[in-house]
Amino acid sequence: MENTNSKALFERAQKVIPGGVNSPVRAFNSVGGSPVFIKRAEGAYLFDEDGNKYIDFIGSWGPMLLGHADPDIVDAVRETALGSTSFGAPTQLEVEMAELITSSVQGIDKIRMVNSGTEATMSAIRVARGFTGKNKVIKFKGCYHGHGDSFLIEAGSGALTMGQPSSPGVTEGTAKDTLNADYNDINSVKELVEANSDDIAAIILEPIAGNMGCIPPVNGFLQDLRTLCDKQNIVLIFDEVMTGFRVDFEGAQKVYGVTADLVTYGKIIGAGLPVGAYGGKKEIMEYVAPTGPVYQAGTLSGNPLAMAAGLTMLKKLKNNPGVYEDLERKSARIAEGMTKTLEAHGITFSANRVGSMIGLFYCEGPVTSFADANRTDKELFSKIFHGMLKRGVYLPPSPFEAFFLSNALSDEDIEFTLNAFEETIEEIVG
Ligand code: KE4
Repeated sequence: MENTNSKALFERAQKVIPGGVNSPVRAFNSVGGSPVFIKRAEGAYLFDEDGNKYIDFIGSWGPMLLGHADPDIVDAVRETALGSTSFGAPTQLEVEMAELITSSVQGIDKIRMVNSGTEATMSAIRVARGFTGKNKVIKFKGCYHGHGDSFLIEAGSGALTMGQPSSPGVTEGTAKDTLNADYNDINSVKELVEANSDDIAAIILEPIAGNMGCIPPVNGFLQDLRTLCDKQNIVLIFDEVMTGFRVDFEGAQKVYGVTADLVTYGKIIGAGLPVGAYGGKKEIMEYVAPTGPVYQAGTLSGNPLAMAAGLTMLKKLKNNPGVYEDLERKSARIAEGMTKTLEAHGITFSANRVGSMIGLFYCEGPVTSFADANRTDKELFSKIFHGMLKRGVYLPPSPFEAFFLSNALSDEDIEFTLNAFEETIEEIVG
């Protein structure tokens, strides 16, 4: 595949943007090589600056559940933009968005729009601390909740990909209030609660981990956390920035039948425009300014273009629940085809999947924790990544990310992908 223009752009970009990218995981550092620069996308396909076409398995890291340039979403944004792009005043669109989510998702009485998943999780732990009067937060090794200081301690996603799960620049003062437990290990949580019982404000987790590859909660884990939080007056926060409206219209809460006290969103609710949100129990959310003392604000929060895009997305999903069945069928086909090829070539691997979130680990399974995920054969991952890229399939460029399937994938796209995978594995192992 020709990549002259992407390479030239990357040269230019590195002169004026740190690492040439506006988000580290895009830089291909963990898989090597030079990132492709995307010119446009449509449906299930990306088109780069050299005219190469790829089947897209990232979907902008989650938002593009219905595929790129969905006509209804594009029209909504275009229409709204004709009436200006931002007012800094309340709008009907924000009311409709909040009404749609609070009327659809269990346990969300009130919700606040922000501009990213990071803002959503930062705000959620702030209000949990304000509401409980306690300071410490328990997160889980390998989970990623954005780049807020409190979270960049043994974080997943790009932090892990870059080998900096605990980032310089986060002060001791902040770090001491973040405790790290092991995902799927309720005893590791209980030990931390025991040792800090009167000072834990919140437990935050991805109810299905997607930032150390895809790792589902083991049976009873989420319920055990719910029980522990009820007993210890700890706010349980589900970070559904990735899983929200992806694994089910009502998210992981519905899939696992556990209701959190606060839920954070991003990605899909903005349909590719910058949106995040946090919401939950009335008595907690009313601590948020201006009704309560916990301050949180944003010039572009509830931006009309983002609301128009997000609302169109959510209405399409709500009115076409068949999307989730389609996604389930397509995702199962992909996972089944890839695992068949790996088995046929005697490659050691473990596969996790929840709906359209897929994690392939090149190591012995089961993979239920960060320590397990970290055993994956990163070199093999990189070879497979590039083997697929040159065959026109764009997988997430990191072993610590999940695949995000879109419903724009056709059965032909899926067969093309499985053939490319077969050829790639054949080429690597012979
Ligand atoms: P943003 O601030 O990037 O919108 O959201 C942060 C965030 C919070 N919570 C979860 C569960 C997330 O997955 C994320 C962001 N996800 C990564 C991809 N795994 C973003 C990709 C990137 O950093 O470029």
